[in-house]
Amino acid sequence: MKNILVTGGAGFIGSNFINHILKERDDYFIINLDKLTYAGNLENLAESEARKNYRFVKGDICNPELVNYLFEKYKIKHVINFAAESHVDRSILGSSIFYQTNVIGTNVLLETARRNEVEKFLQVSTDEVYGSLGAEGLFTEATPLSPNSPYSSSKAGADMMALAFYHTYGMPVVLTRCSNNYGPFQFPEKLIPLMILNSLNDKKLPVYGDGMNVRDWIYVIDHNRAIDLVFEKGRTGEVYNIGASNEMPNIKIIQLILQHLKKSDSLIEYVKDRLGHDRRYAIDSSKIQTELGWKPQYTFEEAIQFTIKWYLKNEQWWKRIISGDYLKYYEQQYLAR
Ligand code: NAD
Ligand code: TDX
Repeated sequence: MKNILVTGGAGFIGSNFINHILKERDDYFIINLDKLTYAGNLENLAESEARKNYRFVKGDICNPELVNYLFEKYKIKHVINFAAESHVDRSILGSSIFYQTNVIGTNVLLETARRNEVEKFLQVSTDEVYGSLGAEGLFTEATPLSPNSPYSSSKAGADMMALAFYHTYGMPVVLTRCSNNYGPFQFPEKLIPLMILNSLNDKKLPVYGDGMNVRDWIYVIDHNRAIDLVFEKGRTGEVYNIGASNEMPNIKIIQLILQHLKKSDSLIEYVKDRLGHDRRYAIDSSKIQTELGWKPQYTFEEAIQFTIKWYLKNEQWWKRIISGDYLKYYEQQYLAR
C-alpha cells in the first residue's frame, strides 16, 4: 500500500484523479489535502469519500506545520501536487495568491518532502509555461520556458524549483506538463463549461479577441491516466508533456457546443481580448508515448459529448456554483469587457 499525499484533490483535475484512481487501484491510500478555495468542492468526491483508502484534510499547502504533521502522521513517501490557483483571468485581476499558493506552497511541500525523504514527488504543471506558439511548431520538453501570464509564470517558478530540488538534493521529482483539460466537475470559469452553461441559460458567450486563439484539448481522464503512469514509471528529474493532439480555435469549440445544444449562433459575442492573451498552444507528447507507452483513449468528439451530457445531468452541481460568489466574479469579468 502506498500512502500518497494528493494536494488540490477537491478541484477539477484532482477530484477526477482520485475518483478514477480509487476505482482502478486498491494499492493506493490517498490523503487529499485541499484548502477548499472557490474552486474546491467536496461534492466532486462523493463516490470516493466512503472508501477505506481515502482521507480528506482541509488545509493549506502553504502551512508548513500542517504539511509536516501530515507527512509524519501518514508516513508520506509519495506526493502528487495538483493544488494551485489555476485560472489565467483571475491571475490578471490579482496575482499575489497565485505566487503564494503556486510558488510558496510548492516550496513548503518540497522542503517537507525533502526532510521526510520522499520516494516520488510529482509536480503537476502545464503547457502554459512554454509561452505562446506562432502558426507552426509544437512544445517539446526542450522548449525554453517563456511564461506570459501571472498564472503561468507562477507555475514556471514552481517547475524550476522542483527541478532544482532534484539537481541540488537528488530528490526524486518528476514533472508533467499538460494541455487544456475538459470534462466533468470543471469550474465554469474555464472556456468549455462556461460556454455550455451560458448556452443552456441563453446567456451571451463572450469570445475574447477574434476567437482564433488555439488550444490543444485533452479529456481529463486521459490526463489522469498519464499522471498515474508518470507517477509509477516516470524517470526522476524528467519532464513529460501530455497532450492529445487536438488543436482547435476557440470559436470552433463554441460553435460546436451551440450545435450540440441546438442553440443559435446569435448568443456569440466578441468582447475585448484577454490581456497578454497567448495565441496558440500545441503539445508534442511523443516522449511519454514512446517511453511509457501512454496514448489518449478518448477522441474529442466522444468526450465533448460526455462532458455536455454531464453538465445537462448535473444541474444541481452547477446551479449551486453559479449562484453566490461566482456570480459576482463573472459579472466583474463580463462588465470589464
Ligand atoms: P482547480 O482550480 O479546479 O483546482 C485547484 C484545487 O486546488 C482546488 O480544489 C483548490 O481548493 C485547491 N487549492 C488551491 N489553493 C490551495 C492551497 N493553498 N492549499 C491547498 N489546496 C489549494 O484546478 P485544476 O484545473 O483542477 O488544475 C489542477 C492542476 O493542474 C493545477 O496545478 C493546474 O496548474 C494544472 N493544470 C491544469 C490544466 C487545466 O486545463 N485545467 C491543464 C494543465 C495543468
Ligand atoms: O470567456 C472566455 N472566453 C474566451 O474566449 C474564456 C473563459 C476563455 N476564452 C478563451 C481564452 C483562451 O484562449 O478560451 C481559451 C481557453 O481559456 P481558459 O479556459 O481560461 O484556459 P487557458 O487560459 O487556456 O488555461 C487553461 O489551460 C491550461 C487552464 O485554465 C490552466 O489552468 C491550464 O494550465
